[in-house]
Amino acid sequence: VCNRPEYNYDKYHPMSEISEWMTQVAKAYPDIVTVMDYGKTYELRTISLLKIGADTGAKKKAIWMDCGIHAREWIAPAFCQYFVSRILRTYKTDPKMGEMIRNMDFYVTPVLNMDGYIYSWKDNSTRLWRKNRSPEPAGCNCSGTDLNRNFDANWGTIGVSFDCCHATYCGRGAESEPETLAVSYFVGSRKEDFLCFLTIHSYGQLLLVPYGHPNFTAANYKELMEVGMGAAEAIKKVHGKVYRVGTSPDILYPNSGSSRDWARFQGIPYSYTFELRDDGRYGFELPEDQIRPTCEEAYDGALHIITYAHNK
Ligand code: ING
Ligand code: ZN
Repeated sequence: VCNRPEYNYDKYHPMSEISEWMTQVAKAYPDIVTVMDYGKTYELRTISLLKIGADTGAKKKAIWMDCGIHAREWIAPAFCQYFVSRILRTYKTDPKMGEMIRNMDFYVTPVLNMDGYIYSWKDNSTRLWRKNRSPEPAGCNCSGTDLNRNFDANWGTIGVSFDCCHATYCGRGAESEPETLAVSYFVGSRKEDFLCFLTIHSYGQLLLVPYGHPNFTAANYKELMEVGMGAAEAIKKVHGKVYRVGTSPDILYPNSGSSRDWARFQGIPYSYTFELRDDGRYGFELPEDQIRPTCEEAYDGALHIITYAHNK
């Protein structure tokens, strides 16, 4: 810890540095942070998360956050790292955060689609890769499945492609991909514990609530909207950015097989997709000088939802 240079949260980092960062964070905060491995990618990398929470001996509620399910959305892994660092910076001095990490465990996956993320760092021609790196199915000449169309939630019914060359190719079947399976095993096996499921994407400045399928309405839709609008207000207060709140069919277009819908179908009450900055000027290639303000505002938005869920 002594001579270790501070990690630079204002830069995008390659996978190797993010993995090293996870190890270092767990080492620096051994009493509240642990690294948990919970699956393998197609290319057999180990998928890990950071569990943050004070061990009180009591049964605890839990918060899920994943970043980097889509490879090119580099601001998302940057946000997960900022989110963790900010909790660790504040939990001793901010009584509310102290209370929350005694009552809840935060499970944060900085990069879910590790193979895709690494591929997006390869060169200019691969920078905008979205999917994972699973191989070409028989009779089709492109690789990769869209992990956010691969979950077991009305899989393959709307807003997906069955063409393996398409960006929203939903895979051979629900949960055909190892990265999808890793999340569904981990979260599914403790689903009663989870209050929130927050999955972080870019771009568009949106907070999406379940469901992506237009034929379904969440039982707590009104509450999800109210809490989401509270989060959008909190976001706006930080740097004035406007985030829209709604279901994806209401705001943009319908989809199926998303992790957000899957989590809500599992019974996790507060399930949201964050679409971080920007609104299209730079898109996935958000300049590094926007990492800090984007993370600052999204932190307050996420904390609004988490605090609501905790207090309820
Ligand atoms: N957007 C998400 C996607 O999986 C989404 C969420 C779905 C937005 C449908 C709008 C409509 O496509 C990104 N940016 O990945
Ligand atoms: Zn995305």
